[in-house]
Amino acid sequence: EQAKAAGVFTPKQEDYQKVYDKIAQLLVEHDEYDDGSYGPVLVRLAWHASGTYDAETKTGGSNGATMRFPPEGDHGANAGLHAARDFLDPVQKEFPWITYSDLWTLAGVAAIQEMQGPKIPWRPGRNDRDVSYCTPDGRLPDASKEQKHLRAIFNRMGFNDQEIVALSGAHALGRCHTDRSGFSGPWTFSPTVLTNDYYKLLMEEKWAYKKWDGPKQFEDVSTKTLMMLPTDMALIKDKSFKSYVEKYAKDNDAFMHDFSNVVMKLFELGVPFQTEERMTFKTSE
Ligand code: DDH
Repeated sequence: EQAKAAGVFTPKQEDYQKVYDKIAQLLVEHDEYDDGSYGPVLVRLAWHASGTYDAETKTGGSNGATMRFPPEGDHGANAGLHAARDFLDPVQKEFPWITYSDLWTLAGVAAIQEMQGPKIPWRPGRNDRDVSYCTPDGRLPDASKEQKHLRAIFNRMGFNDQEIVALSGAHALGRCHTDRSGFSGPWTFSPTVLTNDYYKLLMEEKWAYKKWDGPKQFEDVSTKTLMMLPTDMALIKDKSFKSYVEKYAKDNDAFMHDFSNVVMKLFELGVPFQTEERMTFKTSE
């Protein structure tokens, strides 16, 4: 405690596990939110913090947590993510030694693992930075676009076709909100459990334009309750992307394995780590 007060506290794996456990506990306690979990929106926060990375200029990425500041927090792509940041505030208060940048990615890891996803090895080392490090608007993908845009955005971060498809499986989780992105509905029937259903549904369902006043999106013909964005549909229009969609639709273990690797890479983009060593958190129960 004294060391903490003096600001020389060096957290160990067991300390980060306590942060993980607190997030897991709050996820259970706040099951009134959305489809019953803050998990999906926590994953989206970690992704949007990380996905601003530009490999060429080495700017953006999860190091900095610059989404705390209005220019970046107000970017259209980040609409609604205050829900995730507010959810994590009590955690930051209880563990004031952790940076927001480390906390947001750790929360993404906790959310994925608690929603029955794979273990995501994680390491600390991100530092919060000031408003001058905010990234320009437009670094995150635009859902109304297609494969050319997907490659431009994700190649900029350093991801190839296989990694783009593996990352997109995160859309097994959560939903679109008309008051956030303008789009509407979930991608799968179990939006609080990570499965390869996103790929299965892409391959097996019939998708048609949704008839409505909102932005162009697709709905499943049989139940009209699920959705796909134009960027999601691009993954089965493009031959190269589609080969990986087919693979992950058939093989959940391959998806879980590749998802773990690619999310680990995403959450580490642009971070000047002092350690090579990663930790793996114990999942609750
Ligand atoms: Fe996504 N995503 N995402 N996404 N995403 C939305 C929701 C969620 C795109 C657009 C949207 C990834 C890739 C893409 C999650 C995780 C990830 C919404 C709806 C839009 C729009 C937001 C709202 O209305 O609340 C586009 C475009 C892409 C792309 O081009 C590839 C990736 C890589 C991830 C990831 O985590 C690795 C999650 C989770 C959600 C659900 C959020 C929620 O609140 O529920």
